[in-house]
Amino acid sequence: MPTPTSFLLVLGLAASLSATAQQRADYPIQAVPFTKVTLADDFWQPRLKTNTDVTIPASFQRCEATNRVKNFEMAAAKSGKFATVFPFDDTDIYKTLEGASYSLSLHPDKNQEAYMDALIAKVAAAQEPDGYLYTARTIDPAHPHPWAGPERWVNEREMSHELYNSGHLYEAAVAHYQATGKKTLLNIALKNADLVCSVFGPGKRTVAPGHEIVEMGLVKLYRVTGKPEYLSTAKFFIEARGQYKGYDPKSPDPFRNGSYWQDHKPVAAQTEAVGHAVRAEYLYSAMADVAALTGDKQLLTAVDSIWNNMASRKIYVTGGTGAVPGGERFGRNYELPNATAYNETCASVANIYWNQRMFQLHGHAKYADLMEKVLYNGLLSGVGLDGKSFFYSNAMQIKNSASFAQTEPARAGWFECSCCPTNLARLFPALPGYVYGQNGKDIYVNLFVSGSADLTVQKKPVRLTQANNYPWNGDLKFTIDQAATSDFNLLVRIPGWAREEAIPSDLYRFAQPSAAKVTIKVNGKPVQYTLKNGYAVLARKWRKNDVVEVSLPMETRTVAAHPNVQDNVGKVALQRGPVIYCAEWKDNNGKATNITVPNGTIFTATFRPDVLNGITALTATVPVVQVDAATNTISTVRQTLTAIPYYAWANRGKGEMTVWFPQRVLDVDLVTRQAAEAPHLK
Ligand code: FUB
Ligand code: ZN
Repeated sequence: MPTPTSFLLVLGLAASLSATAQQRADYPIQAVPFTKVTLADDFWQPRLKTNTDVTIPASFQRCEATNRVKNFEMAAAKSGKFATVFPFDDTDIYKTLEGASYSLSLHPDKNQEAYMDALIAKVAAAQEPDGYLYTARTIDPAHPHPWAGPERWVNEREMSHELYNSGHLYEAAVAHYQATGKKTLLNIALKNADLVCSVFGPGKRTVAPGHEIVEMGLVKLYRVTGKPEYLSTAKFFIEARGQYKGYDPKSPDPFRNGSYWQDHKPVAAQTEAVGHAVRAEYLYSAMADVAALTGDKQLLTAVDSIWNNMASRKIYVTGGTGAVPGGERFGRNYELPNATAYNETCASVANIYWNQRMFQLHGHAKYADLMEKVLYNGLLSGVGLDGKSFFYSNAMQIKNSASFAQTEPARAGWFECSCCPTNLARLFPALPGYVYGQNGKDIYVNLFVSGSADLTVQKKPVRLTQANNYPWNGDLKFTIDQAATSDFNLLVRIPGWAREEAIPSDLYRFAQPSAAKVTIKVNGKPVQYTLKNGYAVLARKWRKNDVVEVSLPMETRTVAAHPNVQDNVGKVALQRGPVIYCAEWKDNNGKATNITVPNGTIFTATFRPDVLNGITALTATVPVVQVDAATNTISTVRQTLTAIPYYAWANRGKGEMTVWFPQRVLDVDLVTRQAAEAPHLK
């Protein structure tokens, strides 16, 4: 497989690099690429295998069955009628190609590769001679999709998604090139990017892209080719925000004041996470990229402030973001209602990208803490155990049929707007690339995933192996395997949850303190360590087969929300390690929203290999409200509460679910019952 450097030479671009690009600034911490990390993990490996064996083939098959592929065929033939609903439906093919590429590098599969080659040929055939690629117009330019506008780019600021399609194309192309060494998709992407850079820029056309991601995609192309225009155009798009004069900045309507598109102010002046959550988090990821690559301090300050706002005011305890269904957007500060929580799965994908970049900028464990929270909870709930059913929105609470209309009670195989399934298809196989980071002699361990990483430290190969049973068990074992003695610093993240920090802000806190401590041993002997930015720093001359054991206290904890989160006043959530729990109807006599968890409740954690593909379940005896309609009485009885990991809910049929539990009975809701559930009242 060619390295990016050899590819530069292949393209003959090296000579055109400016001195600045050659000595370019970058993230101080580099991710250890997914190609250098091999997983052997009981939790993630089966999930990645399901993604490879089920999710990706199902996505390709659904792209075929729903005419997404046909759109490309018709664009190549310049005849027919756009055969799907949204102008961004092309991206489901790009995202699946991206996931399949990552997956190929882990599990070579000749048949899959041949199918991808044929699909890429269809994409190439649909590209116009100057590089434009957008089937919603090319099929019949005289009658483009209504969102596309009569001419290229004229509706880009709002809904055409022309640059969004390009961004996903670029991301897929880079993954495909890195995984296979082939340039077929990359060449399509570069031709399109050259067109984009020739159309947009200072003195040319200006737009704040209507749905961000082209900025991240351009940065990836810049990394692969070194071509400065890709980076400068990404920066140009970011800086184009807040320049449009047609909004009413005072309007409370986010669609009229520009905040839905993060276009209400120049990004350097933005301090809050606002608007459509997926758009926003792709923008914030790109801001981090461009800040790292250009050293732009204003961008850095802005993205830091926005991250602080998100982490301290606008994220659910599961890591879900984008609370408000109307506009799929961030709400006001502390607006985190349970009954209507939206939490689009794509927003969780985007939040992982964003936190990874923030970690690479700052080397602080709080970003990896959030990444872990999203990964094991609000993101993972997006896919069913079958690998082919998905949540678009991720509910926090399902209460009888009344709320079924507001939040999704069950996963579906595909959606008319099917952004989430294909976003998951590309995120999971890239997971090995999120486990480690490196800055010279500093090796960061962010995720506790068994397997090995092949690193190069001071020009010497180092293999680091993790063996653990995470997230169920907090005992972590790392083995250092290398030929010669080598001094480097192993920085093991000590998760916030093991340091009395439910989240790196005051948005959530553990309701009761714990005295349990983290311990670390090297070759069986306890060691003292310094904690720096949330990492235990283990600095020494390592020898072959040195073993580091880190023991994280895996206790069941109750979590309380900031009192400004109105919906959670007097309630607690349950957390064990990184995993947030919920109660589901199936384990709790058909209901979940009648359960209380008083102070002092004692939980038992039991690994259940037979349940939901193997989970640690929590049980406790708690007061549960019971209604006897026949005698018109209400009582509180003691019952066993069984809680399961939130990610695993809705795999056994539809019914009640809750993440937050009242500690005491303060009210009994008699008004939201549905007649269908109270037949005696009919
Ligand atoms: O607009 C493209 C995608 O469709 C967005 O990212 C999702 O939120 C959905 O609206
Ligand atoms: Zn989505």
